[in-house]
Amino acid sequence: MITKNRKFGKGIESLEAKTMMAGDVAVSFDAGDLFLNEAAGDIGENQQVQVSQLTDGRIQVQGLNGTELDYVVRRGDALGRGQSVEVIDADTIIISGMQNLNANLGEGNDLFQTTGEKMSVNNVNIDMGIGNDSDRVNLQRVVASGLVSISTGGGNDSVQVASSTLLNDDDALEVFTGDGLDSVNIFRVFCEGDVLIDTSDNNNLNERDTVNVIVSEMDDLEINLGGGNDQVDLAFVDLDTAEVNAGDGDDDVHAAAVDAFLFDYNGGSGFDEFFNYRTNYGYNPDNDFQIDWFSSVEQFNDKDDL
Ligand SMILES: [Ca+2]
Ligand SMILES: [Ca+2]
Ligand SMILES: [Ca+2]
Repeated sequence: MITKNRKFGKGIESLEAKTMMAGDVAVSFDAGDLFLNEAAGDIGENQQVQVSQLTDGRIQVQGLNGTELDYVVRRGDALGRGQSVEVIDADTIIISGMQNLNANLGEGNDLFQTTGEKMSVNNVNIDMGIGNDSDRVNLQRVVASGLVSISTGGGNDSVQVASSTLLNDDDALEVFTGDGLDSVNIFRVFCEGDVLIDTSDNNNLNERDTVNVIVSEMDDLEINLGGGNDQVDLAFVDLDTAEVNAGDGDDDVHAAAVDAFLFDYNGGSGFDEFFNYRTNYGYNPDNDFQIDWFSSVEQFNDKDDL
């Protein structure tokens, strides 16, 4: 009887594992560069991985929901002074001395996230594959001195960057979400430099991308939405220049308490609605405000009315 139950239990377990198709991740570390790639036997599968900084400053890499980690020493990989790798168990590896974080999770519905203590890093490169898959990126509590670059490719993807400080005074953050219905959320991100959000790859006008930038600071913000009936919400954003290229389709823009020296909106074709609540008003009355009226934009409560 007991044996039977055991067999039954094992069968369920393996069925669940098979249904999820969790792919494993190959972890490599070379001279401060952490690489997270699809494991050789799991190309195109669903990898879920999390990177967090521990209280002692070391970096913990964890496979989530069935993803296991393989530590791979490649030809030429070297550990420098203060750099080490410790394999804890099948889904946990702890490293010291990380400088750059590189994740390339390929095809399949993948998840990459950061959590834990504020993580000090130079460059962050997150590539979730180009195919028609559904990827999620959730970066939190990152302090980056270099460029943070996120690319999610085709399919319906979501990207969130929150509670982070980006110190590079040139290009601080770039997000490319490819085609599909994508959402990008920037929340409490403070940048010394510029931010580019590009959801402009679209197969058809039904692809409604959403971009939110809330309670954040940066130099220049460029948002390219491409075709589709897209939506942008900006609230409590302090910046030099905001450039929103909404492309074709019926787009909706809400700008609330956005303080920019120049706010430039290019609506493309289609019937767009631009709702302006106290944007460029109050703090800097000389700030410029440009709306491309050739694209059937309706502007409510604009600067001249205030
Ligand atoms: Ca993917
Ligand atoms: Ca994958
Ligand atoms: Ca996409």
